[in-house]
Amino acid sequence: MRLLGLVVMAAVFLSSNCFAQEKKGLLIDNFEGAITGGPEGTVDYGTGGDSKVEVSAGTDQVHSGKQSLKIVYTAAPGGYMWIARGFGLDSKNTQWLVKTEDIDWKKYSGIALYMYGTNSGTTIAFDLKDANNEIWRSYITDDFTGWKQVILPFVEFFARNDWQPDNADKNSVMDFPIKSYQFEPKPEAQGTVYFDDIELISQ
Ligand SMILES: [Ca+2]
Ligand SMILES: [Ca+2]
Repeated sequence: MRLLGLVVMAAVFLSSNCFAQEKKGLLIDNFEGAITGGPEGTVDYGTGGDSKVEVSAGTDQVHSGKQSLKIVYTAAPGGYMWIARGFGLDSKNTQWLVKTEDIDWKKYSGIALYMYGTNSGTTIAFDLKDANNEIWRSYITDDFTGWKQVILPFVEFFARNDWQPDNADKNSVMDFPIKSYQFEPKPEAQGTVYFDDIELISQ
């Protein structure tokens, strides 16, 4: 009986260890399929001031499949831009691969993405919109060349104090489920950047 107990304990220990090693990311975006803007678009993007952006399917630099998200930007002084995917956006077909309400958010501690850098020095803001429309920000610096996985733990995001949507509940708590993410190359900068394979990760 005692031996059986030990065997059971060993089995539980081994299987829990095994699970610990199998933590895998949940892929939420890989940019296969149409990449379009406008009211029926699959990407919600636009600019203000003198900034300009072109968004297309990147076929010249790809991390997975046949496409990445290609962003050609001119971030002018005083201008701004956004390139967003997710739920509740103005463009109608921007949904991720998984519905946000089907995600068990408490299993994840951050977001990971692949970026194709050109060592331009550009700072790219990466924002998350929480369940109550509060916008949380983290920064990525384009200080490398080629594909690299960038890891952004949720705890390193801060609630934006430069701007929030009118309908945001500014409670300084990251409320789940997250509704959308967006990229914003910050002024003053000009260049091309590609993103691919956006995953939720647990660490
Ligand atoms: Ca891809
Ligand atoms: Ca909040």
